Amino acid sequence: MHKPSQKISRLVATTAIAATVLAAQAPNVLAVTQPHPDQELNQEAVKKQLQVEGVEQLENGVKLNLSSDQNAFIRLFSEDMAKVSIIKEGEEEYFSEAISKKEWDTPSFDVSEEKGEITLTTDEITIKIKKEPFGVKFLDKAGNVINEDYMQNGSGYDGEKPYVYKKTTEDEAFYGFGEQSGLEVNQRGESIGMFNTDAYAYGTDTKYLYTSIPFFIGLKNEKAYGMFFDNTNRSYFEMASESDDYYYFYADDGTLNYYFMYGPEIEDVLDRYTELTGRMDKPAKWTLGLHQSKWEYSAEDIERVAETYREKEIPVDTMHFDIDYMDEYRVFTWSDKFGDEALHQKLDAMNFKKITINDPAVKKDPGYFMYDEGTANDYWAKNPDGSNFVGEVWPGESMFPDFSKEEVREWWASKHDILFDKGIDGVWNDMNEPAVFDGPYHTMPLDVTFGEGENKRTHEEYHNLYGHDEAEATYDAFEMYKPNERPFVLTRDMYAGSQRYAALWTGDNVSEWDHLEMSLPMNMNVGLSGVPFVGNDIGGFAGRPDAEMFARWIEVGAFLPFSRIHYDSDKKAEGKKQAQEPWAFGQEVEDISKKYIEMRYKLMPYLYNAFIDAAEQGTPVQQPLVYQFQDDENTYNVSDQFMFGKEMMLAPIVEEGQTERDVYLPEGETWVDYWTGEEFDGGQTITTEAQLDHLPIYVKKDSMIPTREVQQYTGEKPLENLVLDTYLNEKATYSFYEDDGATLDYKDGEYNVTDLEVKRKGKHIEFKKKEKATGYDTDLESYTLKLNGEEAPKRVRAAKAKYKEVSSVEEVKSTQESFFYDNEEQALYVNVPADEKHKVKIFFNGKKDKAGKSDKKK
Ligand code: MIG
Repeated sequence: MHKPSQKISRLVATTAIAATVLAAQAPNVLAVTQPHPDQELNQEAVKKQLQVEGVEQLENGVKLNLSSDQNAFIRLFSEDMAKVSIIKEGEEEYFSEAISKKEWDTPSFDVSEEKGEITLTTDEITIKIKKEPFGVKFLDKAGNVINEDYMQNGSGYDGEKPYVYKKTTEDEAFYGFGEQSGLEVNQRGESIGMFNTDAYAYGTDTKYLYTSIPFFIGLKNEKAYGMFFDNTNRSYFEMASESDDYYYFYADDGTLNYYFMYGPEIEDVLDRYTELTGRMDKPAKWTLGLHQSKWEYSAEDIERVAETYREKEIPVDTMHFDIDYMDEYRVFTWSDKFGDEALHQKLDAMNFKKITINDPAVKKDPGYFMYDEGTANDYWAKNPDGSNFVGEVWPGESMFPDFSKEEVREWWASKHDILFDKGIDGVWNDMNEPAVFDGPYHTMPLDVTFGEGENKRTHEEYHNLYGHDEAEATYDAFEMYKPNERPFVLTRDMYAGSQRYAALWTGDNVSEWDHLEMSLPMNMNVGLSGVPFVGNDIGGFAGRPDAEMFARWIEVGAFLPFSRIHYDSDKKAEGKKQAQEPWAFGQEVEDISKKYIEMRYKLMPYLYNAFIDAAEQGTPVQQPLVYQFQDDENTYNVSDQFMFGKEMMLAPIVEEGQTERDVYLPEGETWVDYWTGEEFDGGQTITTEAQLDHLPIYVKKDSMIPTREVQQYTGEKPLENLVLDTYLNEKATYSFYEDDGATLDYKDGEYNVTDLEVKRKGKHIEFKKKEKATGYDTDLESYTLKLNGEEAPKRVRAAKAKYKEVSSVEEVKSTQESFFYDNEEQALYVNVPADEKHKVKIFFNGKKDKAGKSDKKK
């Protein structure tokens, strides 16, 4: 059960700390301001209720004539998704840039009307529309109410402000809303605002962050639904913050339209939501490696840091180039030092990938090609009087490309050859709120305009889309210049649907413990908002961590979907010369960093497969426990543990000085301590010790985790031997996807899917595999089945072939049809050739039937 009172007191405490920290460490804090205070709804206005005066059946739903010259459209997009719009007479139904799928096959449905109620029924849901007053109720097949309007206020417009009130009960939990501050994953009780903001050194209670995703998931009675309020204006969500009986959401302007999608599983909701707004592409494998970055690395620093990684054999894939690589902050230029071919050749020779930052603002500088071309072609955002808007950012007075125009996006995309020709592999979009130093509220005035004619929009309406459209333009650059490569765009700002183009990092966090703690619920909610590829600056951006904090942070950071160490310039860190590379905190922390970074690289096949699920179904990579265990209410408020993919649960230490913590083990699984092999029943809280080098990890019993040898960078070595790290009770399965991890050839069928299964059959264990897709020319020669916690076998064979016993792990990995029993580890390794046609059977001495055995801790 969620207790808002606790949350409030905690927030008060952390706010005080954050304020001291900022004063002490970050003197250049930019004031985080909003154009105006939160606009509240007029309570009298929202009590006026709409009445249905006429009903008209549509091809995919109904149109209702409402009082006060408004119409409601309720359209069925699928059996389990409906769009509700209320629009003023003469206005059109609205779709923002978030929507990637507009054409849906209408599901079969019935419409009936009786006793003042109109009913729409599909195979999955029933929608009941009350006529007087107008109100909408969604029910499941069995007649359970999943979501309904709060009839005292209902929905409609307060002047220009569209609003919707919904009924709730105390036990309803809320997730999603994109990037949110705070230490709790469950957003019940929160007042949420959405207006993309450059929130340098934000705190645990900062309301407006960089990204706006007006989507959330409601969960009640173990049933989940999704709600997407597609409105790009500044919007507000009062999630039972005022009363336990209702929640409501509204915007400063724009139309009232929302999509309701029924689960009952959270997984189903996300699948449908990402069908509507799009999914991330299959990522290039290198993007899943470690990234290293700092604001104000010199060209020499970049080279030295890259070399040090290789010397110390700490795996890493990518170096980032922050704004200093440009010629006086002119976008799409190189300074002499950073543009030096020798630097690029060195990095390339060390097999580094390279990412450059890019800002939207173009220096107002006649003679500079970007300025000249943009001005000649009328590409800039405009003041209300039609003149070009000029604002200060890093290059000084600057122009802002109007990314709402397709020709501007194309032009922007076309400039990326300047980056790509130096071998740049990925592009990082910063400042795309857009941030304007001398803007009235750190962005442009709300009456600046974008687009022309029919497509003209004010900044007020367009603000939350600026980053989205810049990300699209950047993404298009890859299609233009690297047509068969998987794009990588990293962005600070998003709107719903931006996952189609970019990964997200959560901006300028702070080297403070509560930021480490906050990163978990923040990422989990981003993941539940359709954006699986998310990460936070490891070690914190603003300020500097101490050794302990960095160690704990890298333990989490090595398991972030997007894993990047990045930190603020020394100027801002006021005298603190502490660097933030893994070796900057002494040997102990270097060893800890290496251990966990190596683990990430070892888990690369598993991580890559988690991303394949993300690309195919919108599955988050870093999942809150509730995502997989929504039948266990004890998971609803767990904010400091997460599932890393399907099988592994992490319970990191996120508090200073702690060397033990409680861990909740969800019901319905047996959990294996990854380090000791000790087993625990689910449905209990245990206490575990965790010295500085120890990250508590639990693996599901009956799971199989594909791993490989550590590489210094992804792609260093072909994947010839896949190690299946298996925790077997009765049966473990894994559907293993493989492709080249770099190109779009998978779209032509160049991928493999192999179903792997290990099963206990009385006294023996059987391993089999089935090839589901075989379009990719794999390097895989063998699988090493690693069975944890088993006894020494008597023999291993496949049909008539007898597998031979060898004497080390190394030997078994390189010898086909072999096995090795590691006494100390109590693990059995079996090498199965990739082309093994038969079941592999492992026989034991037969003293003990292990099926059903249990030495679990209760
Ligand atoms: O006004 O490019 O969030 O990651 O290092 C600061 C310099 C601009 C903010 C980004 C940060 C980046 C920094 N940028």
